[in-house]
Amino acid sequence: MGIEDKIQSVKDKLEKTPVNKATEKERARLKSRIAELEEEKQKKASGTGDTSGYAVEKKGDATVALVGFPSVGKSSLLNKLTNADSETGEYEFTTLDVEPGMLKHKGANIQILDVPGLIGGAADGRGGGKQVLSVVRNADLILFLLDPEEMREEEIKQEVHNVGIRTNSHPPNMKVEKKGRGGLEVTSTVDLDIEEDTIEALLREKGFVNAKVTVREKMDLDRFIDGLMDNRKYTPAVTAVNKADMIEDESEFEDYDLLISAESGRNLDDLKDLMFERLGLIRVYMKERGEDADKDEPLILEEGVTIEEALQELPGNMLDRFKKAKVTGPSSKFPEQKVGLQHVLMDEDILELNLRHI
Ligand SMILES: Nc1nc2c(ncn2[C@@H]2O[C@H](COP(=O)(O)OP(=O)(O)OP(=O)(O)O)[C@@H](O)[C@H]2O)c(=O)[nH]1
Ligand SMILES: [Mg+2]
Repeated sequence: MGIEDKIQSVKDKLEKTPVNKATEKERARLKSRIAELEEEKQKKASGTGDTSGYAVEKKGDATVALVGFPSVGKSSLLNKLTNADSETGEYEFTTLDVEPGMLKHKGANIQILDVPGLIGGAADGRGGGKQVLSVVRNADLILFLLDPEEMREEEIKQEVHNVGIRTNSHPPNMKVEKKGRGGLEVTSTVDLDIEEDTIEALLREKGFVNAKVTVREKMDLDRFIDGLMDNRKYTPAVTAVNKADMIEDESEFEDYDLLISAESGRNLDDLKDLMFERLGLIRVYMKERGEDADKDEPLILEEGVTIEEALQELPGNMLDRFKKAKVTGPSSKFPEQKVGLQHVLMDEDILELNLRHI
């Protein structure tokens, strides 16, 4: 039996198993089995798959993967947002290779990769989807693009989910520590919906004999299994509906992040802002003593960085030369606040460094 058939047969079993307390353990076992088979399948596919033409070098401050079925307007959008000149067409599969483009927004260089139209079963390696999805796995943000006439939202998101990518969520707050002895010990700081029995069964299924598990967040079975798997990737995402110019009743699309039009340019500025925000990028303007801040070429950093981390990224041994810093902006209590290396920077801060000369 091929791996695909194996997965299907476990899925069939899972479907036939009713959902109640008595069957929870069995359902957990089946779900974990599916997760393992999916992982095995991916490993096999990536070992043998031809990845030529898809090895795209990451460039710029961040990378966005444009994901959508054929003809949703990915190439049109890429051309509009970046310097790229990708072929567009009314027929499907116009684009066959990954096409990169660079978007400059708020001083950041954001690489956008238009990946060829995904088709059903892309995660299984059909239609070159396998390689496409490995590009997607490496992206810092996924931009899902949907066609209002044929949304297929669930389907495209399932493809991405199947390769172990979890969008707009963070890794489950749990810890599994292997022990030398003592069996399985499960501690939880919250009320769990999952029975302790089930957790223990899952751990044994994954090969843990002696381990201490601490769960610090209320989570369901699927998320708990994610926490036990090694290959999960947590990526922010934006979901945009394109071809807004063809939509008659816009109220039907209120649940999506944005309605855009690659053709007319509608809401593309909002789209750029939203990508910048979800990527967690911030701008920091450097300032020399007695001069104005340089607002044209901000330092592009990640949300939550300290001055120390920012200096590590800069050339010229700045960290060794650091004496003190003054910050004016969202992160400061008042203008020109003197701060130390552990100060956390925020978007649009103005930073003046006082460095030792060496
Ligand atoms: N009305 C309208 N049509 C659009 C818009 N954006 C793209 N299109 C049209 O949709 C068709 C497909 O666009 P492409 O950009 O080639 O789509 P794609 O997603 O790159 O398609 P593949 O490369 O085949 O995966 C073309 O005929 C475009 O002109 C839009 O905002 N409004
Ligand atoms: Mg295209």
